Amino acid sequence: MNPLIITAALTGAEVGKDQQPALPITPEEIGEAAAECVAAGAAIVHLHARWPDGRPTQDAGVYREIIAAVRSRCDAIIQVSTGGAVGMTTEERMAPLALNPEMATLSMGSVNFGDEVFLNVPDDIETFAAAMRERGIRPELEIFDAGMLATANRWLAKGKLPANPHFDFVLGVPGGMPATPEALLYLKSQLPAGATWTVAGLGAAQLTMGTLGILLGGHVRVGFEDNIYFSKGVLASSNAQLVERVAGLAGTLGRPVASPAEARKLLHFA
Ligand code: KMH
Ligand code: ZN
Repeated sequence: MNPLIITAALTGAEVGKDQQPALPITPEEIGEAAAECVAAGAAIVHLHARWPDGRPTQDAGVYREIIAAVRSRCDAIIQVSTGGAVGMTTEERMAPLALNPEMATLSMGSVNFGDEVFLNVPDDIETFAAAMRERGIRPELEIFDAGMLATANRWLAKGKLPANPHFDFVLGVPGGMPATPEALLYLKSQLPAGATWTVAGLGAAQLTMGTLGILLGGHVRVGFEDNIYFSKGVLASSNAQLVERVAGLAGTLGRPVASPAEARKLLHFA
């Protein structure tokens, strides 16, 4: 089977240290967490930035420090968020693209996000996509609901997104598609030719969706952005603990784990 690419979503925008004391928020903490995750089998780090008091930010200066802290410690593929946090402006969300990371997320539509709305109007999605195209940044297409994959397929047919796209199915957001085998299989059935995909299950579904992702030949995202627990009622001790578990499962199920260099090849980096 093809090697498994593990993405570590280290921080996110929603979880606080009050909920997960091991949440990395400073550049040094994020750099350390990234290195531990790569040692445990991760190839990509999905990055969000925080101010020192924990509030989410898309400030390019903070991202610059985070990226330097990661790069000084490991060879992970750096994927910045353009989702940021609910309520941020398009301009704010664009800021880390100025740093020319290898990858960035590109959400393909709007979705209710708990009691809020994660807004991604088509014009803004085009603006993000154009900035990534101009800078040679590989997008990861974030799919929270089936209509977003339909949109991606329409845009691909019109040449508005790069060939051989990479998708991330984020399942279990209250307002988005549920984290069920049926939902995942449906999304997989709608993928365009040449696509690669990752699955990120929220909460307890991180483990179930991850296992399915391994078995179905996809790739897997784990980490505190999506889930802070190791098992019911037991907090994970670190992001790396969650990476280590999925890498172990892959080994048990016969899938080798991709290094960052192998992941760059599998994801068609130039
Ligand atoms: N924090 C969510 C509202 C992304 O990173 O691109 C959006 C998010 C998606 O986390
Ligand atoms: Zn994110």
